[in-house]
Amino acid sequence: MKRSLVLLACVAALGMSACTKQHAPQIVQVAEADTGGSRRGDFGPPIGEPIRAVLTSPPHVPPPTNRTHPARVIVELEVTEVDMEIAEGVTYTFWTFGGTVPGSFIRVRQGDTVEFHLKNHPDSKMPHNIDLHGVTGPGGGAASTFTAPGHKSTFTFKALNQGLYVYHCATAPVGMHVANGMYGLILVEPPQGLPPVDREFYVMQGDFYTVGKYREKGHQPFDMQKAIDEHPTYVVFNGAETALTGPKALKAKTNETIRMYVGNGGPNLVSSFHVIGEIFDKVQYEGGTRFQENVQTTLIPAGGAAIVEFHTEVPGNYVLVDHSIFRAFNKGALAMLEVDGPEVPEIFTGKLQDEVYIGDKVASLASVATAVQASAQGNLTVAQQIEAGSALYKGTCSVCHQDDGAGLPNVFPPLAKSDYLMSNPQRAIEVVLNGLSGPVTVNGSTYNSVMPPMSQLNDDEIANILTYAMNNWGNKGPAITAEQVAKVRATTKRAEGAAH
Ligand code: HEC
Ligand SMILES: [Cu+2]
Repeated sequence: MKRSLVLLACVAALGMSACTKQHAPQIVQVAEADTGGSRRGDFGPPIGEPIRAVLTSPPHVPPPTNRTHPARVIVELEVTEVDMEIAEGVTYTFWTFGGTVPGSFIRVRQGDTVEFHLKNHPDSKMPHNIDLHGVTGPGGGAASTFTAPGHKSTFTFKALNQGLYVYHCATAPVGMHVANGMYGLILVEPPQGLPPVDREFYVMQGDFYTVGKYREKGHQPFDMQKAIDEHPTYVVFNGAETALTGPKALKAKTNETIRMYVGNGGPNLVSSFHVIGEIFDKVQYEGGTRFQENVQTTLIPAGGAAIVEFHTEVPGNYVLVDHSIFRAFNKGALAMLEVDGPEVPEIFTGKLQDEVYIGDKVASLASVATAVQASAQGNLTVAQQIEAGSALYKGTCSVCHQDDGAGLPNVFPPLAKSDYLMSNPQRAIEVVLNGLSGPVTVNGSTYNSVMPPMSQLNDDEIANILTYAMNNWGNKGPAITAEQVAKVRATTKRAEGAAH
Protein backbone atom coordinates (compact mmCIF):
# COMPACT_ATOMS: atom_id res chain seq x y z
CA MET A 1 0.00 0.00 0.00
CA LYS A 2 2.74 2.40 1.04
CA ARG A 3 4.83 1.40 -1.95
CA SER A 4 2.02 1.93 -4.45
CA LEU A 5 1.30 5.40 -3.06
CA VAL A 6 4.92 6.43 -3.57
CA LEU A 7 4.84 4.97 -7.06
CA LEU A 8 1.66 6.86 -7.98
CA ALA A 9 3.10 10.13 -6.71
CA CYS A 10 6.25 9.60 -8.81
CA VAL A 11 4.23 8.89 -11.94
CA ALA A 12 2.15 12.00 -11.38
CA ALA A 13 5.27 14.10 -10.84
CA LEU A 14 7.13 12.74 -13.86
CA GLY A 15 5.58 15.19 -16.27
CA MET A 16 7.08 18.19 -14.46
CA SER A 17 10.25 16.94 -12.83
CA ALA A 18 11.99 13.80 -11.77
CA CYS A 19 10.75 12.04 -8.66
CA THR A 20 13.23 13.54 -6.26
CA LYS A 21 13.77 12.55 -2.66
CA GLN A 22 11.95 15.73 -1.61
CA HIS A 23 8.63 14.05 -2.27
CA ALA A 24 9.34 11.11 -0.06
CA PRO A 25 8.77 12.57 3.45
CA GLN A 26 5.27 13.74 2.54
CA ILE A 27 4.26 10.31 1.32
CA VAL A 28 5.66 8.63 4.42
CA GLN A 29 3.68 11.06 6.59
CA VAL A 30 0.45 10.04 4.89
CA ALA A 31 1.28 6.40 5.46
CA GLU A 32 2.02 7.06 9.14
CA ALA A 33 -1.28 8.83 9.68
CA ASP A 34 -3.04 5.66 8.52
CA THR A 35 -4.00 4.21 11.90
CA GLY A 36 -5.37 1.00 10.45
CA GLY A 37 -8.80 1.78 11.88
CA SER A 38 -10.50 -0.93 13.91
CA ARG A 39 -8.24 -3.69 12.54
CA ARG A 40 -5.27 -2.29 14.43
CA GLY A 41 -7.15 -1.08 17.52
CA ASP A 42 -7.20 -4.35 19.42
CA PHE A 43 -4.21 -4.47 21.73
CA GLY A 44 -5.28 -7.69 23.39
CA PRO A 45 -7.10 -8.35 26.66
CA PRO A 46 -7.25 -5.70 29.40
CA ILE A 47 -4.28 -5.65 31.76
CA GLY A 48 -4.46 -5.07 35.52
CA GLU A 49 -7.34 -4.23 37.84
CA PRO A 50 -10.44 -2.58 36.32
CA ILE A 51 -10.27 1.22 36.38
CA ARG A 52 -13.18 3.51 37.22
CA ALA A 53 -13.43 6.22 34.53
CA VAL A 54 -13.25 9.84 35.68
CA LEU A 55 -16.34 11.55 34.25
CA THR A 56 -16.58 15.33 34.10
CA SER A 57 -19.38 17.85 33.60
CA PRO A 58 -18.99 20.42 30.84
CA PRO A 59 -16.90 22.51 30.26
CA HIS A 60 -14.40 20.26 32.08
CA VAL A 61 -12.45 17.42 30.50
CA PRO A 62 -11.08 14.39 32.38
CA PRO A 63 -7.28 14.12 32.63
CA PRO A 64 -5.37 12.09 30.03
CA THR A 65 -5.40 8.33 30.69
CA ASN A 66 -1.58 8.30 30.68
CA ARG A 67 -1.60 4.56 30.06
CA THR A 68 0.56 2.44 27.78
CA HIS A 69 -1.56 -0.70 27.98
CA PRO A 70 -5.23 -1.58 27.46
CA ALA A 71 -7.39 -1.68 30.60
CA ARG A 72 -10.90 -2.59 31.63
CA VAL A 73 -12.60 0.76 32.26
CA ILE A 74 -15.85 1.03 34.19
CA VAL A 75 -18.21 3.83 33.18
CA GLU A 76 -21.25 4.55 35.33
CA LEU A 77 -23.65 7.05 33.83
CA GLU A 78 -27.01 7.99 35.31
CA VAL A 79 -29.87 9.43 33.28
CA THR A 80 -31.91 12.11 35.03
CA GLU A 81 -34.76 14.34 33.87
CA VAL A 82 -34.24 17.80 35.35
CA ASP A 83 -35.63 21.33 35.09
CA MET A 84 -32.85 23.82 34.35
CA GLU A 85 -32.49 27.28 32.85
CA ILE A 86 -32.08 27.45 29.08
CA ALA A 87 -31.99 31.25 29.22
CA GLU A 88 -32.25 33.79 32.03
CA GLY A 89 -35.70 33.30 33.57
CA VAL A 90 -36.63 30.49 31.16
CA THR A 91 -36.68 26.88 32.36
CA TYR A 92 -36.89 23.68 30.35
CA THR A 93 -37.15 20.01 31.28
CA PHE A 94 -33.86 18.54 30.05
CA TRP A 95 -33.24 14.81 29.82
CA THR A 96 -29.60 14.31 30.72
CA PHE A 97 -26.71 11.87 30.86
CA GLY A 98 -25.24 12.69 34.28
CA GLY A 99 -27.35 15.74 35.14
CA THR A 100 -25.87 18.14 32.58
CA VAL A 101 -26.25 19.12 28.93
CA PRO A 102 -24.15 17.91 27.24
CA GLY A 103 -23.70 14.75 29.31
CA SER A 104 -20.58 13.73 31.21
CA PHE A 105 -17.35 13.62 29.18
CA ILE A 106 -15.90 10.11 28.93
CA ARG A 107 -12.20 9.55 28.20
CA VAL A 108 -10.67 6.16 27.41
CA ARG A 109 -7.68 4.82 25.47
CA GLN A 110 -7.84 2.96 22.17
CA GLY A 111 -7.93 -0.77 22.88
CA ASP A 112 -9.66 -0.34 26.27
CA THR A 113 -12.54 -2.62 27.17
CA VAL A 114 -15.32 -0.40 28.44
CA GLU A 115 -17.80 -1.87 30.93
CA PHE A 116 -20.74 0.49 30.55
CA HIS A 117 -23.40 0.81 33.24
CA LEU A 118 -26.42 2.92 32.31
CA LYS A 119 -28.73 3.80 35.17
CA ASN A 120 -32.10 5.49 34.76
CA HIS A 121 -33.10 7.45 37.87
CA PRO A 122 -36.31 6.22 39.57
CA ASP A 123 -37.89 9.68 39.17
CA SER A 124 -37.56 9.55 35.38
CA LYS A 125 -40.77 9.43 33.39
CA MET A 126 -39.23 7.88 30.26
CA PRO A 127 -37.12 4.86 29.35
CA HIS A 128 -33.74 5.77 27.84
CA ASN A 129 -30.71 4.10 26.24
CA ILE A 130 -27.36 5.09 24.77
CA ASP A 131 -25.83 4.87 21.30
CA LEU A 132 -22.11 5.65 21.47
CA HIS A 133 -20.62 6.46 18.07
CA GLY A 134 -17.30 5.10 19.38
CA VAL A 135 -18.74 1.57 19.65
CA THR A 136 -18.26 -1.16 17.06
CA GLY A 137 -21.46 -3.21 17.31
CA PRO A 138 -25.17 -2.99 16.51
CA GLY A 139 -26.85 0.27 17.51
CA GLY A 140 -23.69 1.47 19.24
CA GLY A 141 -25.11 -0.15 22.36
CA ALA A 142 -28.63 1.21 22.03
CA ALA A 143 -30.56 -2.06 22.17
CA SER A 144 -28.31 -3.43 24.94
CA THR A 145 -28.93 -0.43 27.16
CA PHE A 146 -32.69 0.16 26.90
CA THR A 147 -33.44 1.05 30.53
CA ALA A 148 -36.75 1.74 32.25
CA PRO A 149 -36.96 4.27 35.12
CA GLY A 150 -35.37 2.82 38.26
CA HIS A 151 -33.42 0.22 36.30
CA LYS A 152 -29.83 -0.31 35.21
CA SER A 153 -28.29 -1.95 32.12
CA THR A 154 -24.75 -3.10 31.48
CA PHE A 155 -22.85 -3.92 28.32
CA THR A 156 -19.20 -4.13 27.33
CA PHE A 157 -17.40 -2.94 24.22
CA LYS A 158 -13.83 -2.65 23.05
CA ALA A 159 -12.90 0.86 21.84
CA LEU A 160 -11.26 -0.19 18.57
CA ASN A 161 -11.14 3.20 16.80
CA GLN A 162 -9.43 6.26 18.20
CA GLY A 163 -11.24 9.59 17.83
CA LEU A 164 -13.75 11.98 19.36
CA TYR A 165 -17.26 10.54 19.27
CA VAL A 166 -20.76 11.71 20.06
CA TYR A 167 -23.02 9.58 22.21
CA HIS A 168 -26.76 10.10 22.42
CA CYS A 169 -30.02 8.53 23.49
CA ALA A 170 -31.72 6.51 20.76
CA THR A 171 -35.07 5.74 22.37
CA ALA A 172 -38.20 6.52 20.35
CA PRO A 173 -39.08 9.21 19.56
CA VAL A 174 -35.33 9.57 19.01
CA GLY A 175 -35.50 13.18 17.83
CA MET A 176 -37.29 14.22 21.01
CA HIS A 177 -34.76 12.54 23.31
CA VAL A 178 -31.89 14.22 21.47
CA ALA A 179 -33.72 17.57 21.36
CA ASN A 180 -34.11 17.40 25.14
CA GLY A 181 -30.33 17.33 25.58
CA MET A 182 -29.46 13.63 25.57
CA TYR A 183 -25.97 13.73 24.06
CA GLY A 184 -22.34 14.03 25.04
CA LEU A 185 -18.80 13.15 23.96
CA ILE A 186 -16.49 10.18 24.41
CA LEU A 187 -12.82 10.60 23.54
CA VAL A 188 -10.91 7.49 22.54
CA GLU A 189 -7.28 8.57 22.87
CA PRO A 190 -4.71 7.24 20.43
CA PRO A 191 -2.42 4.67 22.12
CA GLN A 192 0.36 7.24 22.55
CA GLY A 193 -2.12 9.83 23.96
CA LEU A 194 -2.62 13.38 22.64
CA PRO A 195 0.16 16.00 22.80
CA PRO A 196 -0.06 17.88 26.12
CA VAL A 197 -1.68 21.34 26.09
CA ASP A 198 -2.25 24.02 28.74
CA ARG A 199 -6.05 23.82 28.86
CA GLU A 200 -8.79 21.58 27.57
CA PHE A 201 -12.48 22.48 27.32
CA TYR A 202 -15.65 20.57 26.52
CA VAL A 203 -18.19 22.50 24.44
CA MET A 204 -21.21 21.09 22.65
CA GLN A 205 -23.82 22.79 20.53
CA GLY A 206 -27.50 21.86 20.45
CA ASP A 207 -30.73 23.22 19.02
CA PHE A 208 -33.86 23.51 21.19
CA TYR A 209 -37.54 23.88 20.42
CA THR A 210 -39.88 25.57 22.88
CA VAL A 211 -43.55 26.49 22.64
CA GLY A 212 -42.75 30.05 23.76
CA LYS A 213 -40.66 32.50 21.77
CA TYR A 214 -36.94 33.12 22.32
CA ARG A 215 -36.44 34.44 25.88
CA GLU A 216 -40.16 34.20 26.69
CA LYS A 217 -40.00 33.77 30.45
CA GLY A 218 -41.28 30.92 32.58
CA HIS A 219 -41.25 27.16 32.05
CA GLN A 220 -41.26 26.26 28.37
CA PRO A 221 -42.41 22.87 27.07
CA PHE A 222 -40.90 21.08 24.05
CA ASP A 223 -42.53 21.91 20.70
CA MET A 224 -42.58 18.80 18.49
CA GLN A 225 -43.83 20.61 15.39
CA LYS A 226 -41.04 23.21 15.53
CA ALA A 227 -38.56 20.33 15.87
CA ILE A 228 -39.98 18.52 12.85
CA ASP A 229 -39.90 21.77 10.89
CA GLU A 230 -36.26 22.30 12.01
CA HIS A 231 -37.21 25.71 13.31
CA PRO A 232 -35.30 26.10 16.60
CA THR A 233 -36.13 28.65 19.27
CA TYR A 234 -32.67 28.32 20.81
CA VAL A 235 -29.29 27.27 19.50
CA VAL A 236 -26.87 27.14 22.42
CA PHE A 237 -23.56 25.82 23.66
CA ASN A 238 -23.65 23.56 26.72
CA GLY A 239 -27.39 23.57 27.14
CA ALA A 240 -28.09 27.19 28.02
CA GLU A 241 -27.72 30.64 26.57
CA THR A 242 -25.75 31.66 29.66
CA ALA A 243 -23.78 28.41 30.11
CA LEU A 244 -20.48 30.02 29.08
CA THR A 245 -21.03 33.77 29.40
CA GLY A 246 -20.65 36.34 32.19
CA PRO A 247 -19.27 34.74 35.35
CA LYS A 248 -19.34 31.31 33.66
CA ALA A 249 -17.10 32.33 30.74
CA LEU A 250 -14.20 30.00 29.94
CA LYS A 251 -10.92 31.35 31.27
CA ALA A 252 -7.34 31.15 30.00
CA LYS A 253 -4.09 33.11 30.00
CA THR A 254 -1.99 34.47 27.18
CA ASN A 255 0.73 32.22 25.80
CA GLU A 256 -1.27 29.05 26.32
CA THR A 257 -2.27 26.27 23.97
CA ILE A 258 -5.99 25.63 24.21
CA ARG A 259 -7.66 22.45 23.03
CA MET A 260 -11.43 22.31 22.68
CA TYR A 261 -13.42 19.15 22.21
CA VAL A 262 -16.40 20.50 20.32
CA GLY A 263 -19.45 18.39 19.62
CA ASN A 264 -22.76 18.99 17.93
CA GLY A 265 -25.70 17.13 19.39
CA GLY A 266 -28.18 18.58 16.91
CA PRO A 267 -30.81 17.19 16.60
CA ASN A 268 -31.15 19.16 13.37
CA LEU A 269 -28.58 21.86 12.72
CA VAL A 270 -25.04 21.68 11.39
CA SER A 271 -22.63 24.04 13.20
CA SER A 272 -20.26 26.52 11.55
CA PHE A 273 -18.02 26.66 14.60
CA HIS A 274 -15.89 29.80 14.86
CA VAL A 275 -14.00 31.71 17.55
CA ILE A 276 -14.13 35.46 16.93
CA GLY A 277 -10.58 36.83 17.14
CA GLU A 278 -8.75 33.50 16.91
CA ILE A 279 -7.57 31.18 14.17
CA PHE A 280 -7.48 27.44 14.78
CA ASP A 281 -3.85 26.36 14.45
CA LYS A 282 -5.07 22.81 14.10
CA VAL A 283 -8.44 21.13 13.56
CA GLN A 284 -9.00 17.41 13.77
CA TYR A 285 -12.07 17.76 11.61
CA GLU A 286 -14.98 15.38 12.15
CA GLY A 287 -13.18 14.17 15.27
CA GLY A 288 -10.96 11.93 13.13
CA THR A 289 -7.22 11.40 12.89
CA ARG A 290 -6.16 13.78 10.15
CA PHE A 291 -5.88 17.46 10.82
CA GLN A 292 -6.15 20.69 8.91
CA GLU A 293 -4.17 23.78 9.89
CA ASN A 294 -4.90 27.53 9.97
CA VAL A 295 -8.68 27.28 9.92
CA GLN A 296 -11.19 30.10 10.51
CA THR A 297 -14.47 28.17 10.74
CA THR A 298 -14.95 24.42 10.94
CA LEU A 299 -18.11 22.58 10.04
CA ILE A 300 -19.42 20.20 12.69
CA PRO A 301 -22.25 17.96 11.54
CA ALA A 302 -25.15 16.97 13.78
CA GLY A 303 -23.94 13.86 15.57
CA GLY A 304 -20.32 14.83 14.90
CA ALA A 305 -17.38 16.49 16.62
CA ALA A 306 -14.06 18.24 16.08
CA ILE A 307 -10.91 18.80 18.12
CA VAL A 308 -9.71 22.38 17.68
CA GLU A 309 -6.49 23.87 18.98
CA PHE A 310 -5.20 27.42 19.10
CA HIS A 311 -2.57 29.43 20.92
CA THR A 312 -3.44 32.59 22.88
CA GLU A 313 -1.28 35.62 22.18
CA VAL A 314 -3.44 38.66 22.93
CA PRO A 315 -5.56 39.20 26.07
CA GLY A 316 -9.26 39.96 25.80
CA ASN A 317 -12.62 38.36 25.16
CA TYR A 318 -12.90 35.73 22.45
CA VAL A 319 -16.38 34.75 21.38
CA LEU A 320 -17.34 31.22 20.38
CA VAL A 321 -20.18 31.28 17.87
CA ASP A 322 -22.05 29.28 15.32
CA HIS A 323 -21.22 31.55 12.38
CA SER A 324 -24.72 31.02 10.99
CA ILE A 325 -24.82 34.32 12.74
CA PHE A 326 -28.48 34.90 13.58
CA ARG A 327 -28.12 31.81 15.77
CA ALA A 328 -25.37 33.58 17.72
CA PHE A 329 -27.09 36.90 18.25
CA ASN A 330 -30.75 35.91 18.23
CA LYS A 331 -30.88 32.30 19.41
CA GLY A 332 -28.08 32.08 21.97
CA ALA A 333 -25.20 30.30 20.15
CA LEU A 334 -22.55 32.42 21.80
CA ALA A 335 -19.95 31.62 24.45
CA MET A 336 -16.99 33.53 25.85
CA LEU A 337 -13.35 32.76 26.43
CA GLU A 338 -11.64 35.37 28.62
CA VAL A 339 -7.91 35.49 28.06
CA ASP A 340 -5.89 37.22 30.74
CA GLY A 341 -2.40 38.62 30.34
CA PRO A 342 -0.32 41.66 29.42
CA GLU A 343 -1.15 43.59 26.24
CA VAL A 344 0.96 42.71 23.20
CA PRO A 345 0.77 45.83 21.01
CA GLU A 346 3.16 44.42 18.40
CA ILE A 347 0.56 41.77 17.59
CA PHE A 348 -2.62 43.68 18.31
CA THR A 349 -3.35 47.26 19.26
CA GLY A 350 -6.66 48.93 19.80
CA LYS A 351 -8.95 49.61 22.65
CA LEU A 352 -12.24 48.86 20.91
CA GLN A 353 -14.79 47.64 23.40
CA ASP A 354 -16.37 44.47 22.13
CA GLU A 355 -19.22 45.01 24.57
CA VAL A 356 -21.15 46.84 21.92
CA TYR A 357 -20.57 44.01 19.47
CA ILE A 358 -21.78 41.25 21.74
CA GLY A 359 -24.47 43.37 23.27
CA ASP A 360 -26.38 42.22 26.29
CA LYS A 361 -24.43 38.92 26.33
CA VAL A 362 -21.77 40.50 28.52
CA ALA A 363 -24.32 41.89 30.94
CA SER A 364 -26.00 39.70 33.50
CA LEU A 365 -29.64 39.36 32.56
CA ALA A 366 -30.68 38.24 36.03
CA SER A 367 -32.30 41.63 36.61
CA VAL A 368 -34.39 41.07 33.46
CA ALA A 369 -35.70 37.77 34.79
CA THR A 370 -36.42 39.33 38.18
CA ALA A 371 -38.43 42.12 36.59
CA VAL A 372 -40.51 39.73 34.48
CA GLN A 373 -41.21 37.56 37.50
CA ALA A 374 -42.25 40.58 39.57
CA SER A 375 -44.43 41.74 36.70
CA ALA A 376 -46.23 38.40 36.59
CA GLN A 377 -46.84 38.63 40.34
CA GLY A 378 -48.11 42.19 39.97
CA ASN A 379 -45.48 43.81 42.20
CA LEU A 380 -43.00 45.18 39.68
CA THR A 381 -41.22 48.30 40.91
CA VAL A 382 -39.86 51.11 38.76
CA ALA A 383 -36.40 50.43 40.25
CA GLN A 384 -36.59 46.83 38.98
CA GLN A 385 -37.65 48.05 35.54
CA ILE A 386 -34.74 50.48 35.40
CA GLU A 387 -32.26 47.80 36.40
CA ALA A 388 -33.57 45.38 33.78
CA GLY A 389 -33.71 48.13 31.17
CA SER A 390 -30.11 49.07 31.88
CA ALA A 391 -28.88 45.53 31.10
CA LEU A 392 -30.94 45.36 27.91
CA TYR A 393 -29.97 48.83 26.71
CA LYS A 394 -26.36 47.61 26.48
CA GLY A 395 -25.73 46.56 22.92
CA THR A 396 -29.36 46.86 21.84
CA CYS A 397 -29.51 50.66 21.86
CA SER A 398 -26.06 51.73 23.05
CA VAL A 399 -24.49 50.77 19.72
CA CYS A 400 -26.03 53.94 18.30
CA HIS A 401 -27.29 56.09 21.16
CA GLN A 402 -24.12 55.37 23.22
CA ASP A 403 -23.75 54.15 26.79
CA ASP A 404 -24.25 57.65 28.18
CA GLY A 405 -27.32 58.29 26.03
CA ALA A 406 -25.63 61.28 24.40
CA GLY A 407 -25.84 59.90 20.84
CA LEU A 408 -23.38 61.03 18.16
CA PRO A 409 -23.57 64.54 16.68
CA ASN A 410 -25.43 64.63 13.33
CA VAL A 411 -25.82 60.84 13.27
CA PHE A 412 -27.63 59.46 16.30
CA PRO A 413 -29.89 61.75 18.34
CA PRO A 414 -29.44 61.83 22.13
CA LEU A 415 -31.80 60.08 24.51
CA ALA A 416 -30.31 61.93 27.48
CA LYS A 417 -32.47 65.02 28.07
CA SER A 418 -34.14 64.47 24.68
CA ASP A 419 -37.20 66.71 24.31
CA TYR A 420 -38.46 64.34 21.59
CA LEU A 421 -38.32 61.29 23.86
CA MET A 422 -39.60 62.96 27.02
CA SER A 423 -42.54 64.85 25.52
CA ASN A 424 -44.37 61.80 24.18
CA PRO A 425 -43.95 58.34 25.74
CA GLN A 426 -46.52 56.81 23.37
CA ARG A 427 -44.48 57.98 20.39
CA ALA A 428 -41.30 56.56 21.95
CA ILE A 429 -42.89 53.10 22.06
CA GLU A 430 -43.76 53.43 18.38
CA VAL A 431 -40.20 54.47 17.53
CA VAL A 432 -38.71 51.39 19.21
CA LEU A 433 -41.27 48.95 17.75
CA ASN A 434 -41.42 50.34 14.24
CA GLY A 435 -38.20 52.28 13.82
CA LEU A 436 -37.94 55.86 12.62
CA SER A 437 -36.79 57.54 9.42
CA GLY A 438 -36.93 60.96 7.84
CA PRO A 439 -36.13 64.33 9.42
CA VAL A 440 -36.58 64.53 13.17
CA THR A 441 -35.67 67.43 15.45
CA VAL A 442 -34.21 66.69 18.88
CA ASN A 443 -33.21 69.54 21.18
CA GLY A 444 -33.13 71.92 18.23
CA SER A 445 -30.86 69.77 16.02
CA THR A 446 -32.21 67.98 13.00
CA TYR A 447 -31.36 64.37 12.23
CA ASN A 448 -32.28 62.67 8.99
CA SER A 449 -31.34 59.07 9.28
CA VAL A 450 -32.85 55.64 9.85
CA MET A 451 -33.46 53.72 13.06
CA PRO A 452 -34.32 50.06 12.34
CA PRO A 453 -37.38 48.53 14.06
CA MET A 454 -36.49 46.78 17.33
CA SER A 455 -39.52 44.50 17.20
CA GLN A 456 -37.44 41.43 18.10
CA LEU A 457 -37.63 42.73 21.68
CA ASN A 458 -40.67 41.52 23.61
CA ASP A 459 -43.15 43.78 25.40
CA ASP A 460 -41.46 43.51 28.80
CA GLU A 461 -38.08 44.29 27.30
CA ILE A 462 -39.25 47.41 25.48
CA ALA A 463 -41.15 48.65 28.56
CA ASN A 464 -38.06 48.22 30.73
CA ILE A 465 -35.63 49.80 28.24
CA LEU A 466 -37.85 52.86 27.82
CA THR A 467 -38.42 53.17 31.56
CA TYR A 468 -34.64 53.11 31.95
CA ALA A 469 -34.10 55.70 29.20
CA MET A 470 -36.77 58.00 30.62
CA ASN A 471 -35.38 57.81 34.14
CA ASN A 472 -31.65 57.99 33.57
CA TRP A 473 -28.99 60.50 32.43
CA GLY A 474 -30.93 63.30 34.12
CA ASN A 475 -34.26 62.32 32.51
CA LYS A 476 -37.29 62.24 34.77
CA GLY A 477 -40.30 60.56 33.26
CA PRO A 478 -43.03 57.95 33.69
CA ALA A 479 -42.60 54.18 33.82
CA ILE A 480 -43.76 52.36 30.69
CA THR A 481 -45.74 49.16 31.14
CA ALA A 482 -45.67 46.00 29.03
CA GLU A 483 -49.42 46.49 28.47
CA GLN A 484 -48.81 49.87 26.86
CA VAL A 485 -46.27 48.26 24.52
CA ALA A 486 -48.60 45.35 23.73
CA LYS A 487 -51.32 47.82 22.74
CA VAL A 488 -49.05 49.61 20.29
CA ARG A 489 -47.78 46.31 18.89
CA ALA A 490 -51.33 45.02 18.35
CA THR A 491 -52.38 48.13 16.46
CA THR A 492 -49.32 48.20 14.22
CA LYS A 493 -49.56 46.60 10.79
CA ARG A 494 -46.42 44.67 10.03
CA ALA A 495 -45.21 43.16 6.79
CA GLU A 496 -45.66 39.40 6.37
CA GLY A 497 -42.67 37.61 7.92
CA ALA A 498 -41.60 40.52 10.13
CA ALA A 499 -40.60 39.61 13.67
CA HIS A 500 -43.56 39.03 15.97
C1 HEC B 1 -28.74 51.29 14.50
C2 HEC B 1 -28.75 52.49 15.30
C3 HEC B 1 -29.86 52.63 16.33
C4 HEC B 1 -30.24 51.76 17.30
C5 HEC B 1 -29.67 50.36 17.57
C6 HEC B 1 -31.28 52.40 18.04
N1 HEC B 1 -31.54 53.62 17.52
FE1 HEC B 1 -32.89 54.96 18.21
N2 HEC B 1 -32.47 56.20 16.67
C7 HEC B 1 -31.50 55.99 15.72
C8 HEC B 1 -31.55 57.04 14.73
C9 HEC B 1 -30.65 57.17 13.51
C10 HEC B 1 -32.61 57.87 15.11
C11 HEC B 1 -33.09 59.09 14.32
C12 HEC B 1 -33.94 58.62 13.14
C13 HEC B 1 -34.27 59.69 12.15
O1 HEC B 1 -33.39 60.50 11.83
O2 HEC B 1 -35.42 59.72 11.68
C14 HEC B 1 -33.13 57.34 16.34
C15 HEC B 1 -34.17 57.90 17.08
C16 HEC B 1 -34.61 57.46 18.32
C17 HEC B 1 -35.56 58.14 19.15
C18 HEC B 1 -36.24 59.47 18.85
C19 HEC B 1 -35.27 60.59 18.89
C20 HEC B 1 -34.71 60.88 20.27
O3 HEC B 1 -33.46 60.97 20.35
O4 HEC B 1 -35.45 60.98 21.24
C21 HEC B 1 -35.73 57.36 20.26
C22 HEC B 1 -36.63 57.65 21.44
C23 HEC B 1 -34.89 56.22 20.12
N3 HEC B 1 -34.22 56.31 18.92
C24 HEC B 1 -34.78 55.20 21.07
C25 HEC B 1 -34.06 54.04 20.85
C26 HEC B 1 -34.05 52.93 21.78
C27 HEC B 1 -34.77 52.88 23.11
C28 HEC B 1 -33.27 51.97 21.24
C29 HEC B 1 -33.00 50.56 21.76
C30 HEC B 1 -34.15 49.73 21.94
C31 HEC B 1 -32.77 52.49 19.98
N4 HEC B 1 -33.28 53.73 19.79
C32 HEC B 1 -31.92 51.82 19.15
C33 HEC B 1 -30.62 54.93 15.67
C34 HEC B 1 -30.69 53.79 16.48
CU1 LIG C 1 -33.63 9.18 26.21
